[in-house]
Amino acid sequence: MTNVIILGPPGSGKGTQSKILVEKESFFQISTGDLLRKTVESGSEEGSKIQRIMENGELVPDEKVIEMILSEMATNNSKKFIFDGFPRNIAQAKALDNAFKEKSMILDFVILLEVKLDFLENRIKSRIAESDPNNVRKDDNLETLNKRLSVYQKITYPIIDFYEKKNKLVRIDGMDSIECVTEKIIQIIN
Ligand code: B4P
Repeated sequence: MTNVIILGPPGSGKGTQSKILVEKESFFQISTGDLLRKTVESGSEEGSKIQRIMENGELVPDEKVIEMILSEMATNNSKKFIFDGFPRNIAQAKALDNAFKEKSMILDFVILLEVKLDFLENRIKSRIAESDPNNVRKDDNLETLNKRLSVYQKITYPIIDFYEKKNKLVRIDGMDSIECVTEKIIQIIN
C-alpha cells in the first residue's frame, strides 16, 4: 500500500493536506506537531519542556520524536501512513528508514510543498485567524516563525537532497489553492 511523507516549511500546508488525505484517501496521519502538542496539554514536566522548545521555534530532541513515531507505527497497523512534520533532520530520516526496513514497509513518495518563504507570514496569520482566540498556537507569531524558518533552512533542508537521491521526492507548488494542491497529491499517489 502507499506510505507518504509530506515535507515543507512551517505553514506550507503539511497538516492541512494530511487531514484532507485522511478523509479522502483513508490514510493514517502521524503528525509529530499534533503529538507534541498533546504532550504539552497533558501538563506533565516533560510537556512543559517541550512547550518551551516549541515556543522558541526549535526542534524537540530526536529521541523523543523518534520514540513517538515508532510507538504510533507499532500501535496502528494501517497500510497507508502519512507522515506530517516528520522527519525534520537527517537523523530522523535515517531512523524512519530503519523502521521501514524492520517492518518490511516501503516509502513510496516524499511530497515537498514548495512555498516562497515570504509567503509564509500570511499563512501563519491566517492560521491565527482560523484559531479559537483562546487557543492560538503559542508558536504562531512572527518572531517564532522567523526562528522556525531559519531552523528549516539549516537543519531540515538537507533532507530534500537525501530523498532526491533516493528518487522519492516529488515537488508540488504549495502556493496553489488548497484544493488544487490536494488534487495534485492525489494524482501522484494514485
Ligand atoms: P508542525 O505542527 O509540524 O507545524 P507547521 O510546520 O507550522 O505547519 P504546517 O505545514 O502543518 O501548516 P498548516 O497546514 O497548518 O510543527 C510545530 C513545531 O513542533 C515545530 O516548530 C517543532 O518545534 C515541533 N516539531 C514538529 N515535528 C517535529 C520533529 N519531527 N522534530 C522535532 N520537532 C518537531 O498551514 C498553515 C496555514 O496555511 C493554515 O491556516 C492553512 O489553512 C493555510 N494554508 C495551507 N495550505 C494553503 C494553501 N494552499 N493556500 C492557502 N492557505 C493555505
